[in-house]
Amino acid sequence: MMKKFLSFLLIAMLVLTLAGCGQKAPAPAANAPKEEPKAQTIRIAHTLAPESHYHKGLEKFASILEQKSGGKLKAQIFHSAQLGSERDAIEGVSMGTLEATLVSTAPLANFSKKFMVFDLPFIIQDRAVAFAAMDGEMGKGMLASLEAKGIKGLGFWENGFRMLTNSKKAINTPADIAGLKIRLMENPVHVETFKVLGAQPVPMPFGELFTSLQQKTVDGQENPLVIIYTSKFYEVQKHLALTGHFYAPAAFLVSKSFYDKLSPELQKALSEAEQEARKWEREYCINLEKDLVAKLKEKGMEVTTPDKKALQEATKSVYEKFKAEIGEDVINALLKK
Ligand code: EAX
Repeated sequence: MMKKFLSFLLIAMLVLTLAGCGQKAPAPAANAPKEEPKAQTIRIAHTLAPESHYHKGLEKFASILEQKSGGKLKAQIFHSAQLGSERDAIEGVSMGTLEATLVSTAPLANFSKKFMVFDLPFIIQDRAVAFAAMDGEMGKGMLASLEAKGIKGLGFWENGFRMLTNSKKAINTPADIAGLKIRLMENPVHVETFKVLGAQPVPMPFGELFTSLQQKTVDGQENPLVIIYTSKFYEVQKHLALTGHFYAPAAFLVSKSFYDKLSPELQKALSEAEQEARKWEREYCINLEKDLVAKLKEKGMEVTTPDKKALQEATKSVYEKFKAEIGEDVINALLKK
């Protein structure tokens, strides 16, 4: 009897305590800090996986930005082409319907021809040369050319040297590439390069690539090792050729209409955060790449190292074709470095 009474008492106390809590629920607003600083959100779209160098770099950017802006600017990152293709993202930033994106420079060639110089096969053989050009006058001129399209280009991030993979055969010579259906970025110089090699170029957004490789709509694709690995292309591609045929950096783009509305202090916070994160991302990407040939072999890929000189020779006519459009002076400036 006593026991029953005690448990009744316990339950009653519990119910009263809970009810009390329930009643208190609406109250905290009164004790809450009066005004949260109003934060603006920058949505940043990219096409790569959450494990990628783009994503890690953007996460770094988000935390630096929040700190530098005193919480007034927040970045929200959308990975894996959730907001569409790179072309969609560039268009969104250009029209002001998206605040920012990190994209390969290759599809930017459709918005400003100045970017095409990077797309020439083997024009960049050394990263240090590329970084100096991108951070210097040449890069500044390229980014400035986007302003007329409503885009504020903040800087160039790393993506790396592109390597060729396919599901059909080992690539040792330029002739081995002939006949293969290769997915490429939407870029005229890239398409011409693979045409010259006798391949069948298939320009396609990155978001559709994995499925196309899996369903064998295309035989192969080309991307830096960091993407081949973090996008798990080794699951659907047997052969990896260490060609390094293109060097395609990434560009960090912000909508000009968004940027122009920010106070000078916030514009400064944004630029500084981009600069710090860019440095971080470049190092992260280079480090990530280091043991990837071994890791991709472990995943079952068969790796070849074709002769670069032979590939360079086989694609020489691409320079002739685009010389006038890109400008011989720009090409020579980059080659001489
Ligand atoms: O910018 O489309 C591609 O192959 C790019 O390397 C990728 O979207 C990262």
